[in-house]
Amino acid sequence: MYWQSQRLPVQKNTSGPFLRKQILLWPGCSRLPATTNFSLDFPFYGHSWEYEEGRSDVKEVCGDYPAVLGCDLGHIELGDQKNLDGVPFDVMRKAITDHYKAGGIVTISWHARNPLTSSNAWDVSDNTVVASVLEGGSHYDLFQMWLDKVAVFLDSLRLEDGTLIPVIFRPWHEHTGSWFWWGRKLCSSQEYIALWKMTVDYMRNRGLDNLIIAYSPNYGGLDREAYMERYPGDDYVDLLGLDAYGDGQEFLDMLRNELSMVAQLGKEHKKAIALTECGMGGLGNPLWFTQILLKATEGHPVSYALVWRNAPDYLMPMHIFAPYPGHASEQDFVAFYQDSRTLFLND
Ligand code: BMA
Repeated sequence: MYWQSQRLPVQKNTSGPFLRKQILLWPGCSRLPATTNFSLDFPFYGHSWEYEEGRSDVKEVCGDYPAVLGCDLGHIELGDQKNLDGVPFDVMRKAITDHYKAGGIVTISWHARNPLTSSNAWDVSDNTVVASVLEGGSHYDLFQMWLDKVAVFLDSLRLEDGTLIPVIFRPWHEHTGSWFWWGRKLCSSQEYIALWKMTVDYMRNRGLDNLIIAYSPNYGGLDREAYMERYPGDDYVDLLGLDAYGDGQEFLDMLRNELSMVAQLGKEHKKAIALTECGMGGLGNPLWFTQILLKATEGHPVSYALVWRNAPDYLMPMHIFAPYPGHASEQDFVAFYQDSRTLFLND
């Protein structure tokens, strides 16, 4: 229902509902799914389980699956069989296909390792990494191989008849912060934009016309200028996003302001907008979904909201962003689910 065209049409209903799946509005469809990322990885594991067919913490709380499935390709560049969170890529491929066939939306990020130091994406010890992977750089050839591995996976996301499955591809996220090797203090605007264009061009040159490209600066003190500082251009972006984690009145006020700025930019650039990542780490506020997330998005044409993953507690204690049975936010999440502004997979 959502993917008739590979380019995202402009949102028609600017005050429309928020998707229950991860959340929200789509062109041609008045409501879009809101999901929780667990969505990042929601079908793979939850607070107390891993790899049990059909399970999902969200489903066990509200009776439906998130509409948006988020996956991450970190470690695909190494040729590994599993991603950085232990999800086998063949399991991921099947979940993406099943989710799309069930009418859901898929978004893919890539916490690529640091190609220069061989450490992880969060290694910010060297500010020449981006320069090193650009044309003429010492790690250009290696990085082309990394891009090839991503392209091969994206190209494998197909229906039985060979049709490519549309996915929201969200490279080089949160670049307004400086915690990834592609972050603000780690490269110049020119280098960041060159990295972005090289990545998108690579995928397009491989015939991947199924990608909706999402730009997702991190929230916090962003004005128009800061948001757009490293914007690679309308030809290289389909969706304007924002990643925002937090709780409380101050967070809510600032997020509303920034979403309103992104909504305005979306209108001007004719792009859909989304909360490409969001959540409250640990979910300590049992009313977070109705009092923060719903309120933050109210009145803004947010096409979806993706909350991060519920890691198994025995692996990462309280690394949760969505409720699970027995969690204090259960009741609030059911109210969020029932709210007419949200959509889940079966809506
Ligand atoms: C982070 C955490 C990490 C994880 C990464 C990629 O925010 O959840 O544990 O490896 O995202 O999913």
